[in-house]
Amino acid sequence: MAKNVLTRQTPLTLAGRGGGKMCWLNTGSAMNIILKIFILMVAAVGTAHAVVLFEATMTTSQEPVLVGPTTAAGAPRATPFGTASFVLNDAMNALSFTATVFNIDFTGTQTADVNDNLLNAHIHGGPLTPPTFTTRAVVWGFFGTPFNDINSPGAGLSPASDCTPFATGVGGTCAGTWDASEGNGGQTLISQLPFLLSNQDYINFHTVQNPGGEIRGQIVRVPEPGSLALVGCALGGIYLVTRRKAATLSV
Ligand SMILES: [Ca+2]
Ligand SMILES: [Ca+2]
Repeated sequence: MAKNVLTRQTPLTLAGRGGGKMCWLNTGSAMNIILKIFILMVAAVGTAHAVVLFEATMTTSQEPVLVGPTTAAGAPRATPFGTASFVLNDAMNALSFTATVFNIDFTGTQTADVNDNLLNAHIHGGPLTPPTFTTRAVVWGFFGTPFNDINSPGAGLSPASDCTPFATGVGGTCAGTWDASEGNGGQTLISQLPFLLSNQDYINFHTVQNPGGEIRGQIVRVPEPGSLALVGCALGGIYLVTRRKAATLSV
């Protein structure tokens, strides 16, 4: 019994007026708390959804070759930009996405100038494409050509489209799902998974002025819910242990 007491408690000397004061830090209780935190962390991993989340921030600066952006007359026009979010489901056979883009003309009538008109929009992936080795092939298109969201309600539109223009302003939103067997150039979602999961794919919006791409964003993984739960548990555990130590020392 005495041995257990010695291993569970650690003596500390507190300096102060009137000499040192001995107290006991109950490290056994602290270890119990840490053990409970570890169990919570394991449970968090076990119950977390297995979906994989991605996001992309689209800018002109990520395009390897960019012209302008200017109007057809050569005057500067508003710099386009956008964001996109992606969810790869548990079975890893469907990638759903939403994107919001500003300052690209989704209808051809949002501005009078033609240079900002949306031409195509795709996900690019697979190995880097020579000779520049800065671009990748189109692996799934969701506006214009190629259009690979074959079960989309917008597949029959002209141009085929997963996108909706803003009611006011210049730009719009897009939403669709890349299903397992869909793809372009012999690629499918399944064949692209190694590239997607290693942050090698990107989303690209092409315009009349920049048919090679006007805004582009790397599709990168975001922390999974389980990871966020682990961080929360760890921070909570540190707080509890600190509070416990402070309470013990104040006795
Ligand atoms: Ca326009
Ligand atoms: Ca689809």
